[in-house]
Amino acid sequence: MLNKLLIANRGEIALRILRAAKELKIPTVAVYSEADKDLMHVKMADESICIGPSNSALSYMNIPAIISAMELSGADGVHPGYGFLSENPDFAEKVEKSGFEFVGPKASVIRMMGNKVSAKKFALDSGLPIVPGSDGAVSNNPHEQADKLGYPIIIKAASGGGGRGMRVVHAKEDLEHSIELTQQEAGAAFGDSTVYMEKFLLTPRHIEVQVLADKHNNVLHLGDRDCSMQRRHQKVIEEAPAFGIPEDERKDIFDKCISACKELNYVSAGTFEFLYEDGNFYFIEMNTRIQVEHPVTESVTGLDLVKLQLRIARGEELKIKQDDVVIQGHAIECRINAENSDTFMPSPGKVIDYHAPGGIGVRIDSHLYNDYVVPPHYDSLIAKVICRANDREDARARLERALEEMYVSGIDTNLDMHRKLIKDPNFIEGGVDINYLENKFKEEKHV
Ligand code: MV4
Repeated sequence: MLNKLLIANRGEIALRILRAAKELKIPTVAVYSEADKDLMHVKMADESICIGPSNSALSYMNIPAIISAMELSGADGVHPGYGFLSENPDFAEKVEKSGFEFVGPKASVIRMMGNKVSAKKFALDSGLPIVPGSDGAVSNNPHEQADKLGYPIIIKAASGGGGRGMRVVHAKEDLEHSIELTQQEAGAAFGDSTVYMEKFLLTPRHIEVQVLADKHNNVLHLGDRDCSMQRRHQKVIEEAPAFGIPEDERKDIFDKCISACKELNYVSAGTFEFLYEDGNFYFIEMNTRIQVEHPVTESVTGLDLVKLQLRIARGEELKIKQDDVVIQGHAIECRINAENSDTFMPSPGKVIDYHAPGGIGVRIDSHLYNDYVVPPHYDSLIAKVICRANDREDARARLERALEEMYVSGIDTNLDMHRKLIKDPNFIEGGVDINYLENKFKEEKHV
């Protein structure tokens, strides 16, 4: 299995997957849209196939086109990366039924985690702490549930996730109307109007736990990450390990994540997402894909997560045990986007000069090169700058230095924003909550 790997993605993650496959001597097939023929991994892959127009619904999300590309090229496995089809259970199922290997967990697991009501029910049953809430869809008598929880509450779409299909309710008189609105939006957006409710946490941090499991019942946790620095559900800076959380609390949640994986028969890399407030973890979602921020975990564990995903997909048993996983030092990642620094709107176009920083402890995951044209059709992430050092402050200082060194001309980027943020006293102190960045931007606008 995995004699030839199709990479069903683009940009930096497609290149990341290609590099891992090359190290394992697995031949690669790149698929690309009409807007993406000049992508670095398309040139580097053993074979490349155009699967459709720039519109990702007709190319990167086009299940029949990707299955056809697998058949045409003789690929027997597919790595979906993140976004696009990575958490689409119908795609994973189609891949399984075609006799190919999907690099990820079983389609049934993806489907279960895709429904946030069933994911939460699973989490509860397997002993993970969850946010107090409706334990299932909202009932016909939502006031009883909401009054018991106490306001504010949050209404979430069962088929939502990642911040889509949510509404906060601050007062009893808004409850029924808010439920109806969220149901309508969810029905239109996801074809499923089921909603549930939770107590709304006001100032949580976003902490996630990385897990890795093979097909032989071996499950490891690879520690935690803090992804609280975000704007409109787009993460901006991530770090590993999560800062300032007591060891006993961390060990407890890691153990619970491992038990949950065993119960699920989970396979491949996965992430348990939690809100963390006042010393308590609350499960919110599980991501069944490799995540954008996986390099910070790689930097502090020394493990190659994508390579391990491929080995696991091939059926190999993990060679390392939990005791072999040692978190060493601290790593921080900045997401560099091609975007307007005032409006945050995407800023596609031709890169004139690109200079990547280097030196000790610096990792750049990027598909950029001089004269590359960033297309307007996709996510604006152009580079991830990851720095590791022996402690958090040294990693931060190294990142400050690396960001100074980095140079991109021809397109607008958020590099200057990162150069400021990395020196922010509250970031330096560590442990900001999920509201921090948006509040900071709001304050800056008013002065
Ligand atoms: C919450 C919450 C507060 N209380 N649930 C947003 C994305 C989705 N994964 C869940 N989200 C939230 N759920 C309760 N009960 C606040 C958020 C939230 C958030 C969570 C993680 C990272 C960034 C966020 C930004 C805004 C809101």
